[in-house]
Amino acid sequence: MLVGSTEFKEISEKILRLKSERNAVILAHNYQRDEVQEIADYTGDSLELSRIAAGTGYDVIVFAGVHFMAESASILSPDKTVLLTEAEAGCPMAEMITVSGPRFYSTHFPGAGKEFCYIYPEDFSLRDIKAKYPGVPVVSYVNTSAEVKAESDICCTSANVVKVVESLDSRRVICVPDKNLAAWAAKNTGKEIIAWDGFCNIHDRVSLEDVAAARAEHPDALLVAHPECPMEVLEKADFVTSTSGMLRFCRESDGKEFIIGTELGLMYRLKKDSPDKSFYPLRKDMLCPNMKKTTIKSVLRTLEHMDCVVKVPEEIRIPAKRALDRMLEIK
Ligand code: CIZ
Ligand code: SF4
Repeated sequence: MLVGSTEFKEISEKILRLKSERNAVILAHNYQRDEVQEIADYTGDSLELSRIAAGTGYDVIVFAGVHFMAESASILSPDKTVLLTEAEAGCPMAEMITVSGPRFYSTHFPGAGKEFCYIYPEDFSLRDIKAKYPGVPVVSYVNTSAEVKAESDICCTSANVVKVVESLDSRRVICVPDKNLAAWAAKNTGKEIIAWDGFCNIHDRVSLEDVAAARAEHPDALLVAHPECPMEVLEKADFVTSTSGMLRFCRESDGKEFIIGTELGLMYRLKKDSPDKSFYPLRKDMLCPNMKKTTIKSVLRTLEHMDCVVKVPEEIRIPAKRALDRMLEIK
């Protein structure tokens, strides 16, 4: 739906009315549709949004994102009602690792080109890999279920993975679930990384050919890539960071043109933040179908029906929060 259209304005008015009746705050992840970002009170990455919401006095958090993000909000705000705008919006990468059950799917990962980056395709679950490496600390990316976080020593984001891994008093570290983020940690720390073989198929599809084509088309642009992209792409990037890191980098950089290697939803905010700069997608098909499930109508429906409640049970929430808190202690 076109932002500013009559329909958009009508739905927005209903949302604003219901939002104040319910004392709700609307959070939209940086990958959400333009219309959803426009109606949100806050846009950002998953952790930044959950932290903002925890620090406010709202009773209800409407999270426009995917399931693990609403879980993070519930972990940090146990007394607030957390609603996910689309019940079926999950993150396939987060589902590639479970605590003890079968995985969503499995692929062979040859090792990210690093002899110290191993993968065991026969492993079934997080508990299997922990049993194989007793005492080795587990770092779980925020893109994991609350159960996986609860079984981890510490969490990380795509912005702080290197610092988190370096902070651990162990030569070997288990990194789940993203093989590309793990390879990035292996390259940038002195640690031996035991990686899981998960991946985001939106970022993992980017290739060196895409980099060459984008560079040829925009020779003066800086290439900014998300660490969920494959290592050979990251090696060619001018800067590697999370979505929030990209927003900051592009705002503060003297550069005027940027090739953006992440989900296309970020383009809206990049252009809004820096209207005098130009942004080009690294690939034109970097669209996450789960992120795009939410529309402005989903936000309205959520506020009307107060459906899709996400509540992490206390026995999982407390250890999961411990893993998140340990990460937040690292400056
Ligand atoms: O944690 C997030 O919000 C994700 C999935 C991406 C990012 O880099 O912000
Ligand atoms: Fe998951 Fe990738 Fe979609 Fe992010 S873009 S929610 S990592 S599938």
